Amino acid sequence: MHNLLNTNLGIIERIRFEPAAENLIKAVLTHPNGSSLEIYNLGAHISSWISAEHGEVLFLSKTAEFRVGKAIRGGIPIIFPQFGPNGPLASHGFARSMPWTFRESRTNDSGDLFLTLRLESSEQTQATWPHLFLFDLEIGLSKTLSLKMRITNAGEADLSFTMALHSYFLISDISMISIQGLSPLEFLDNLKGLARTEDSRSTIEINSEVDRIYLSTSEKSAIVDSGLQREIALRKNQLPDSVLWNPWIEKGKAIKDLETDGYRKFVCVEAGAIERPIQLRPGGSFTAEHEISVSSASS
Ligand code: TA6
Repeated sequence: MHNLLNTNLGIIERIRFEPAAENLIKAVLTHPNGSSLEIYNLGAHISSWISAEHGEVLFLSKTAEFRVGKAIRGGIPIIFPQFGPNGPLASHGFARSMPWTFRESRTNDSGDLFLTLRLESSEQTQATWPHLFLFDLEIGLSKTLSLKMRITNAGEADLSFTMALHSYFLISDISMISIQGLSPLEFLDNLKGLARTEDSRSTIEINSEVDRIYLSTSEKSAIVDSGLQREIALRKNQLPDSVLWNPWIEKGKAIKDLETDGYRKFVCVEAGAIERPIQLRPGGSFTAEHEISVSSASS
């Protein structure tokens, strides 16, 4: 299968497809600027983004599992059509644990690379979510990493869903980072039954379990890592909410596919549409974008 993909979508020295564990397929994108991306067909999951100047940007658990039916622990899981456990589906929905189809590849004069994947409703998805839909995701590698999404209601009935990009960012240590751009906005605290809460601090340091859904946040937020002397800047549109999550020690130990002390090495800052589900009439589409960039940051 990967040979056919290399014939149809491969770009010499830029985009190639490799067989991966459990009959999965991994796309490897290599930009002329020296940066690279790895994307699995499972969940359209970006498992690695290596910036030429700043190294690996995403956390991937050393004990992550790679098989259909299980989300890869780390990278950027695509959460759809249900964020969290409250609803008719398994927590965080099915998109992140199903195989997507590689559809298109392209490059531009700057050597930037783009790969599009699609998840389409099927008997399997309709068994738990009786709707017809198309989810197209274009992943772009330039100086930044971009994700452009289009979700289309392909059925005759209205469609309603919540979603998020559940990004795990690699950090030097949880004690060495601060989060900017979320506080002091209102959030739903998942540690207090989703109670509406505020945190008066303008930037957030993490020294215990945190699981917050910030509501109607601005387009921009950032993770400043004084250990790695870098800043990961996040920009989003049409994704009004931001989730901040770190499981800390006890919850971290309880996550079977999270490596020992893995909680120290990542923070999740997730762009999503959670508080207000997206509603689509028949034939309607929802588009959203998320862009991630990395730069040097003096401590
Ligand atoms: O996005 C935060 C969260 O909803 C947490 O409550 C925690 O459950 C996390 O997602 C991980 O969920 P997962 O199903 O990937 O183990």
